[in-house]
Amino acid sequence: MYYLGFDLSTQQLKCLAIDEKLNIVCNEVVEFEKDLPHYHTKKGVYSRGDVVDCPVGMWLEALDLVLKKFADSGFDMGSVGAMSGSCQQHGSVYWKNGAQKMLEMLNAKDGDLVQQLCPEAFSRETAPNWQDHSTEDQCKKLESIVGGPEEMAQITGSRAHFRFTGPQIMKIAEQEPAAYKETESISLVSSFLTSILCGKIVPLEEADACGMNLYDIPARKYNEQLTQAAAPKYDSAAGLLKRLGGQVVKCDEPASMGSVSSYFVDKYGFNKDCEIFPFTGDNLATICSLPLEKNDVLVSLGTSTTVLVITDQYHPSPNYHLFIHPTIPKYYMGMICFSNGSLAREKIRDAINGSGGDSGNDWTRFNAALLDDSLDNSNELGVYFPLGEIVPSVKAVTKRITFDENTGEIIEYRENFDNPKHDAKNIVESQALSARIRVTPLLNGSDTGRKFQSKTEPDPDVSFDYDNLKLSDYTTKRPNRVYFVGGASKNDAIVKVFAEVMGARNGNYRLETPNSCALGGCFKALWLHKYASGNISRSTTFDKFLAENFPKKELECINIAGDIDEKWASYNKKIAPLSRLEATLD
Ligand code: XUL
Repeated sequence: MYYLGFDLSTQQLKCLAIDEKLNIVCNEVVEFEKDLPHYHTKKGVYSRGDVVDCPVGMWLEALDLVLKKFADSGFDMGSVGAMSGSCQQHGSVYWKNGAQKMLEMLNAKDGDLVQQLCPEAFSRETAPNWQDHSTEDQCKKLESIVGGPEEMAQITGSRAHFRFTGPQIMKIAEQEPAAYKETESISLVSSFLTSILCGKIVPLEEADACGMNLYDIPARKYNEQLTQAAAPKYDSAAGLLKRLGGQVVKCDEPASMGSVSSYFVDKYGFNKDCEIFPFTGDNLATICSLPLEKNDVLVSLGTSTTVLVITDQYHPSPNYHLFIHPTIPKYYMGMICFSNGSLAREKIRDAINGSGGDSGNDWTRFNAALLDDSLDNSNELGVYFPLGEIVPSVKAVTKRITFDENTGEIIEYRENFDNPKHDAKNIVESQALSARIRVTPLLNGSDTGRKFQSKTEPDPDVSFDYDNLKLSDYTTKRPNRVYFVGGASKNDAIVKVFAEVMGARNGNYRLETPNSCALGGCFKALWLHKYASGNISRSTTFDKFLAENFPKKELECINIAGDIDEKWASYNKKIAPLSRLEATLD
């Protein structure tokens, strides 16, 4: 039997199939700009100033196209046992009155999905995209209703964000009352795709619903104050809730959303019993693509740096996001997005390589500086933010200091260090230290590391963002394992320093992840199919199942030479100075 996983991202729709042994057996993709040029999207979206959205019809065409590619490849569609997947987060699809009926009536003989559903099934032709920036007013109103950003984060796991679905729905209800009034249901992109495959409108999936600023995570239901505020005057909280399908599909009550619609059975040869399990958001599916445990951290070293952490600590902050874990009960996924990543490192690399040379994109000198033990930067720190930073929330700035290693006090602000090689060490260290500091409140305590904290040593409070914790929190809590993904994870020197600063207790791993979101969907489909049908025991939870069955060859264990405990502890003395340095930023 096979299991399909979809990934509907901004620029493409991918579909993967795995077998029972979790091996990928088929892989097809539809690229929106290239394969569906008649929608005239740029990188999958329409941008008009602050407004960024995606044509829903394009997604429907992409679904037919990707399944056609699958069938044409000779893949045995009849042997697919279940499907699941992931989609770009926060986007919302507006189904028009009568859409449910139209979905039920879908018929392979009546043409493709787009012909049967567009435009009649939708009250808006487009769905807001996560890059949209047009909801500042709505965000302010929603935060003021609950008391501010900290209160909003406490309730919904995140402060109000432009891209989040609650502010987006609120804006549409305010600015397009006619469209809102004729809307029968509102889906997230994930529940939209689930609905199309099932041939009926299904409710939202709980983990992805945490990206709305409407869902009360501690209470595990929509927040009344927020739904009331997001609903237009001419409607009510109950009216909005009804459009959202009532309550969400809870992550700890795994259930099939139904079997595949007869449209797909007749058109592509699926078995009519093929089950559809709830799709989730793409970041949430990423953590389902790996055998991750509590306190594991995934660091994505791309243009920006994204850190995902598996936690049982509900410690929200306006600076990051918490979502309910899509597959492990009582767990959350923390997501911390730093805007400055590889771009900032590249600037330092270029300064080291010098102008006019032929070194171009060569990292040799940067890496040599990074690994040069004779280059002493033990009393130096720098923040390198060529772009405004999200965490901490500050404007673009570069600042260098030296500090007193005994007191942690700043000694002097420096225009430059002795030479740009120091910047190579300092930028990677400070990026990694910032990640380490921000994951700390989400990690469980442990005694590891206490040996580096003598009893007589002072334990001052240190402030970062909205947190005021004891220094000993930062010098005792450590991740279990750290997984590195993304472009710069191929750079051994950068990964080595990141790993030393983060200080994972049980190893560092690197992996290629071109398929992670779709793969997470495949794994979820496989596990849920067996779990829901009783083919595996109730005690075989998703994490246990993946830990036992994950193809280990996919993971490269990174060996860090030397004593990682000691290396990790050597960065403790940079924590208080970094807090002081960040306090000087606007
Ligand atoms: C997450 C976010 C993006 C999209 C990308 O909050 O906005 O990562 O999910 O598809």
